[in-house]
Amino acid sequence: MIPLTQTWPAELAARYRKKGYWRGETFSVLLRERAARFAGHTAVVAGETRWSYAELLARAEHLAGGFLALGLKPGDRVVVQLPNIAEFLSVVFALFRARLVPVYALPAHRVVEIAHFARTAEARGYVIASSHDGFDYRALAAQVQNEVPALEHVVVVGEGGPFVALDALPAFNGELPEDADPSEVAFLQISGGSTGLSKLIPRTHDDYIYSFRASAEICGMTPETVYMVALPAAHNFPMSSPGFLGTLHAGATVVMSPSPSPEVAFALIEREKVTMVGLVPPLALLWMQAAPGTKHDVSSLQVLQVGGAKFMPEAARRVRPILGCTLQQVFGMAEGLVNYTRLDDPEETIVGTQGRPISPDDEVLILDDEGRPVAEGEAGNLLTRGPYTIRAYHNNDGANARAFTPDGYYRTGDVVKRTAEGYLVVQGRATDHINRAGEKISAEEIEDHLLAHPNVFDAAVVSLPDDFLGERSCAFVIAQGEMPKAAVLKAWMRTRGLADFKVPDQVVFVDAFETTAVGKVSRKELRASLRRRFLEQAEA
Ligand code: OOB
Repeated sequence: MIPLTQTWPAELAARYRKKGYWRGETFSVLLRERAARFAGHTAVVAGETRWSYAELLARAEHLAGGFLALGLKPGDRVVVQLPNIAEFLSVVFALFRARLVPVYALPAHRVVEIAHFARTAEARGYVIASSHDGFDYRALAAQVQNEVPALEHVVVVGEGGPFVALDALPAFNGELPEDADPSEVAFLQISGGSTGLSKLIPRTHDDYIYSFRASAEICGMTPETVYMVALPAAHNFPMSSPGFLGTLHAGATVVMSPSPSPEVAFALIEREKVTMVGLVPPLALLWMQAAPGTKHDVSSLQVLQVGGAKFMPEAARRVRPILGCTLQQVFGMAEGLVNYTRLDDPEETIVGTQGRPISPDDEVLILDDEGRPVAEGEAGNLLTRGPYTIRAYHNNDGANARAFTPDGYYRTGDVVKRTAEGYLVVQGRATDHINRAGEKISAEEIEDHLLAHPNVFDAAVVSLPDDFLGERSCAFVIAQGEMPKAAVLKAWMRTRGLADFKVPDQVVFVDAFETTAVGKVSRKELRASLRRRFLEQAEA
């Protein structure tokens, strides 16, 4: 098995410890300490389930033994694909306790993605819910196991079917392992996949705990905070910015919402007196549309965080008047760096910027395409390094060479400006992925799928501006042989077993792609010119 590592240069690691960012805490110690301090306080609410801190700890420790009794060994990686249910928390803390390494997948992922994660992480376990939103994950697990036989153990929350149910894990009569070293990799997060397939992001106890502890402070979390997970819990944003982990760090209460729709979420806000929630921009728009007519009392809401994609100032400005709460913009990435507007910032900063970094030791560079710093206030490429930004992806030399500079800066691919006060304003990006309502889609990955169709000669996938989604995906396709119908091509994409959000929103057939006199133009230029011509025509 390829070892999991994430290391910072020794001088920097020493500095991060000296400054108190890395405190040698681990996930298991964290939960144990919170359970000691807040034993009877509610840790998590999901549907009719309500667990205190003491109960969450007891469940996590019990399940930790069950996973080991099943045959998983400390160090093994376990793909976790769960919806927003209480067991999300008991399972991941159980894995931490058993020194197993969660690999976080989204409920929307299908066989293509899960098999890729399982293979790349060399996973031996896979935790799913029996079904969710009308989809049977046990059938998916069977498909994945077929492709990746090393994925031996499937554990199901609910009816196990052919697999073992979480409630029926074998009894354990050994000793749970010693606690982890805080500089060890605690879990693998999934990259947005700006080029090709998603990469695995190894995060350590030290670096990740710092990021959500500091986030919880910035967001003023106290044990009285009630934080709702409305986005899929596996996303970095609702997990750690400050997310459910920051909430537990603060000894506060996590409310799992099974859906981010206003109907479901507003009822829960009323019932649980939710004070804080994080959304992507399209959902924030939906909530603002629904709020004036709702029969639910959502006045407990104090902070609405919006992030994952650019929230336009016109929309941002309406949050306080309509929802009666403070907006906080969050510009972050699973690789590390997270920026927040501060709760007491002037309205213009909250509305017009994407915030400033968590840490005084987040180093931010804004460079032109030749790698020179841009003038103050000019737009340029954002690079960053710091106490919770990774230095390398797992086992991917090619991606690492592209994404990191020799002195350890991560090239975010985002184009930003910095204000005199140090706040970042996102202008766009240099890479060719599509940011569809906060879900990042690699153009290259989708083009590869399209090219597998017998009637597709060539394909280029681009983002188009979309009033609701922010961006939608559009595939320009040159057909060969019989011209397929757009709807048929889309339906065929679905059968390939990839997440639904990756199926192009729009398919446009073209006769040819432009080539220069000397030959082919780069894919990047090609995508840009297809997008430009399409938008010009749409305008005319
Ligand atoms: C979050 O994480 P990822 O890894 O899904 O995506 C990161 C990318 C950024 O590089 C940027 O391109 C975009 O998403 N992004 C934003 C943004 N927040 C993220 N673009 C414009 N404005 C924003 N506010 O999306 C993520 C991780 C932690 C917290 C929040 C979001």
